[in-house]
Amino acid sequence: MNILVINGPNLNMLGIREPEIYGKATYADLCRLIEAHAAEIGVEVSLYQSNHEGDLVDAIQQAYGKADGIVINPGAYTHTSVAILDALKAVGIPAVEVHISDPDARDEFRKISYIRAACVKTIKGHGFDGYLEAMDFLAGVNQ
Ligand code: CA2
Repeated sequence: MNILVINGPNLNMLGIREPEIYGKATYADLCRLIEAHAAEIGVEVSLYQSNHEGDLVDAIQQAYGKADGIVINPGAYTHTSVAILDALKAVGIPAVEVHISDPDARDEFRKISYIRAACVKTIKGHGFDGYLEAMDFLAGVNQ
């Protein structure tokens, strides 16, 4: 099984600012954690991060025919991007939406997710573990 993990804008800044919300660990730490977990559960994983909406759309389109599942934290595009929603719908690959924090417990504008409608599951507020839970879900581990 091939899982593509996509992170959107500013997630490359993890560990650098706002540790009270996102923790002290860096994006490189997150990548290492995901790769180690993939090896543990026996799946292939690819990682992609971009600050650009169109690049995220391209990455989703390029996963067509290659990835069996997508784990996506679209960052702030969660709350704005019909283009990412449409791309996820277009490829039809099972996708899990992940948020490190719980956007529903924060600003009013974070309560709307455009992406959710194209996802089989949403995991929020579980920190980095949320990515691993999403991989387990897609791989059918513990189910
Ligand atoms: O909780 C999440 O994972 C979010 O997707 C993170 C986004 C935010 O816009 C969403 O509402 C919830 C923001 C990612 C920004 O990450 C930063 C990391 C370090 C310093 C500043 C921002």
